[in-house]
Amino acid sequence: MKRITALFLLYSFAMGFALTGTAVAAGQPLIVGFAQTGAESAWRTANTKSMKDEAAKRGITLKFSDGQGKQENQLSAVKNFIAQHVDAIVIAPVVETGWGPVLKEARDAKIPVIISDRTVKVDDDSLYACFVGSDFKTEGKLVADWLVKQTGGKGRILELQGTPGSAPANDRHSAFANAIATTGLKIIDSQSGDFRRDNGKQVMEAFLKKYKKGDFDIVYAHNDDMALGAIQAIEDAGLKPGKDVLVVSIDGLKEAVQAIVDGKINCVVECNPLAGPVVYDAVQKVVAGQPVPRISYNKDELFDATNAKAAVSTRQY
Ligand code: GZL
Repeated sequence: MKRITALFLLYSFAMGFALTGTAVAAGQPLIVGFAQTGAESAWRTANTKSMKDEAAKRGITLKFSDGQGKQENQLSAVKNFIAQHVDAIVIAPVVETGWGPVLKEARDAKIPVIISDRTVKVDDDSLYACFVGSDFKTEGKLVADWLVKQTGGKGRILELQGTPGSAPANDRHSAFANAIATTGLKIIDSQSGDFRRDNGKQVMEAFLKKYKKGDFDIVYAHNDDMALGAIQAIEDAGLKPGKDVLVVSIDGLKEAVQAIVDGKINCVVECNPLAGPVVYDAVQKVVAGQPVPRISYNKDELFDATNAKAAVSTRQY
């Protein structure tokens, strides 16, 4: 009898291995290590909640690490996940570069890596299985195209950039700049607010010391948190955001869409943070050895005075 039981156990383990392509024992919950960027914005809070809630819903054991905005924290978290022999690793990389060595360690350990939210720059595609997130270049271009239409292609822009070296900051700047290059829209100054609301307010306060009303026409913020901070500074300076100065932004927070309804923000392009379902779909396929698209982009909408009122009640973050 013992011999049959042993054989059965061996068989079910082998089947489990065969089905998932890795050593995920049959019937055992998937163990996923998630190296999150940090907690810098309302977008990030919604992203973390989505990743945790969806893991719980799917019975996935999630090992979560908050990188606190520092790549070294994320790198050590990934090394820990490798040492713990997790079944898969998800990274939301704070910056684009510096990921090659740790991704090589994961590959050598035969642990698949899914890049979520922000992209990485590596010279070897085999270092990660796929990217799941938003197309920041499209976001930057959509904002620019809206401004061209709204202003007839004329205006002086103050830019509040995201985290230096991050894919969203790099791409939202470059695509925006390219899209206005042949127009009369000009970026006259640019500072990083690190995607943080308090920094967005401080950067705008500094701009308002350097430029008076009539010296600039538009504020382009790489995310809603910085735009909402900037609005406070603009109002504190006695100006009307959305009227004396156009404010355009990216993310699609409920608070920002409401600010459009209130006439304080003029345009917001969505960047959906509710990534849990699409990320774990990719993880489960990769672990099972099934093919996944190299890049999966979310569908992102644009909100302005024409559609914000109808949309605000449905915003989920
Ligand atoms: C974009 C994400 C950015 C958001 C910010 O996918 O990485 O980081 O736009 C967040 O709000 O802080």
